[in-house]
Amino acid sequence: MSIHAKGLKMQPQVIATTPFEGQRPGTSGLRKKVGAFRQPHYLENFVQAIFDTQTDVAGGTLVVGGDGRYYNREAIQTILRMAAANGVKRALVGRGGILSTPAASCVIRKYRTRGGIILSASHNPGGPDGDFGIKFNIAAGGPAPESVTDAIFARTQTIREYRTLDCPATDLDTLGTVRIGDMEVEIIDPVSDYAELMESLFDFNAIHQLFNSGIFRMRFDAMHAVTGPYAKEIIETRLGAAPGTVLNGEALEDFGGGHPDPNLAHAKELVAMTEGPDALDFGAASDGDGDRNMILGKKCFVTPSDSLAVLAANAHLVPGYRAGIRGVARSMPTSQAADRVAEQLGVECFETPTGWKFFGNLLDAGRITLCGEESFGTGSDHVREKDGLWAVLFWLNLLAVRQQSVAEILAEHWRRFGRNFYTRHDYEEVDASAAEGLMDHLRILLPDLPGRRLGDQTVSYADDFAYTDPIDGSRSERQGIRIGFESGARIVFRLSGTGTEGATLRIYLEFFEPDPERHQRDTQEAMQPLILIARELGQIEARTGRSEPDVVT
Ligand code: VG1
Ligand code: CO
Repeated sequence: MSIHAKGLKMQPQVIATTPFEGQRPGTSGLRKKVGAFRQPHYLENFVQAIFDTQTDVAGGTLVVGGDGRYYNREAIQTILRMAAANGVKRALVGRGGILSTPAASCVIRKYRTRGGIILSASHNPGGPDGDFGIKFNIAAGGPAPESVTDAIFARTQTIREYRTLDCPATDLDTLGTVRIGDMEVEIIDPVSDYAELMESLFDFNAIHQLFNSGIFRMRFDAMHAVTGPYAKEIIETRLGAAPGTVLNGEALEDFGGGHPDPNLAHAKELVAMTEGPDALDFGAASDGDGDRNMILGKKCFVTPSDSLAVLAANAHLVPGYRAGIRGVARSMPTSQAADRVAEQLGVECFETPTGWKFFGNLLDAGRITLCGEESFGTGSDHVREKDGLWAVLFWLNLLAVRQQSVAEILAEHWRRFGRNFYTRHDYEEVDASAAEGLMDHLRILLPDLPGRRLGDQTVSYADDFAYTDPIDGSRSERQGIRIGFESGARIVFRLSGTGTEGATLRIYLEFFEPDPERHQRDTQEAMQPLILIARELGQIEARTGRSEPDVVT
């Protein structure tokens, strides 16, 4: 029975509060330790700042869901009470409080809602001592642009009160509609809308046949995170892969104590299964909130930058993209492999700052169809978030159509376009002022670098990347230091905007190799000269006390 029917007419309560420091959203929403979010009024202040600045959300429908990490359920109860008190008419909530980030984007768009609140700290660890996060997505389905996050942040600095209802917790586990005050809450199946969208884009019959061929073995590692239920439904149930194809498919509040980041360092088990005499033909993984992907073939790792380029070059083989692609975009630190494909296809290619929010306008304007980031993110105009399972299905569709292995597809791609060798080195939890000092030091060097010889390379340009959005003209500055060489090689230095402890320094390295004879070289070995240039130029060891990176991908 609904609360309303019980006759408990609830009056909104206005609670006095004071601002918290540091509620500025980073690369993808506000991310902090769970302990920070649990402080009285902390989450409430941020949520009220959303309602105060995004005034059209009241009176409409709001999507709410998260990656199921620790504190997800509590946060959803808080948000639902506040949404009702702030005049939201209807909330769509994934059962159990679950919605992967791409599924949330799908639901926001499909039901023409006013936006959504997504609870996730993505690839960051969870649990009582782990991380939590919250972000607002706009009606187009994508992460709020900087103008919106700036407004929300400004509001958090002046906030004095928030509105909520005093009412019992909503049952999140039963499908159907209930009421909180004047707001309808509809608990929806978190998987079905998304699964239907995937079926509309990919050739499920062809993938099913590949699974049934008896010569193809794969595993998908859900890393005990949100994609478990999605992958089981799509890969095992709808596509008929053998039960057990999805590994770690049980979504856990602390991701089983792991780091739900699908890369060579954190998905070691899966990587090992694609090596050795009994190697799988295909391995894939996704992150905490389901928007990242890692693609592995037999004894073969596809860098996310290459993945974007391969998908772009082969998109016409997949039903959803049969008509071809309109353009591609990649984040600045992503390798230039996709640029070469765009050039051959004769379509536009854009270079944006890091973070999916910068792709939104290009997608909305129909200027691009595919986009991607080096950080294991790939996506298209089907939603407005990067999409882990989508990328996996795209690859499976290609394997089914081309009847080749991942390694063969990659080798052929490199023969046709040349290879952009690529690696990223992360130095994590570095002292924040040391990291800032390192970036400042590089900024000072920039004007003198062009023309200078570093190792066996000559600098052709050096700048702090700034971006003017081609659609709305908005400007984003200080987006990472780029050093380009005459050979086409690049080094990029950036500080992470998603970490919650100290600073994380990311160094992105790339060089172009046209010669197929040299395409099979070991990446780290091939990149050694550039790595040395980067370390020396950034005075990494002297400034951070680290002689080696923590994570190499
Ligand atoms: C990282 C990645 C970036 C990605 C962001 C969110 O940001 O580098 O490419 O968009 O995470 O991804 P940063 O600022 O730490 O480098 V997710 O899957 O955490 O929402
Ligand atoms: Co993510």
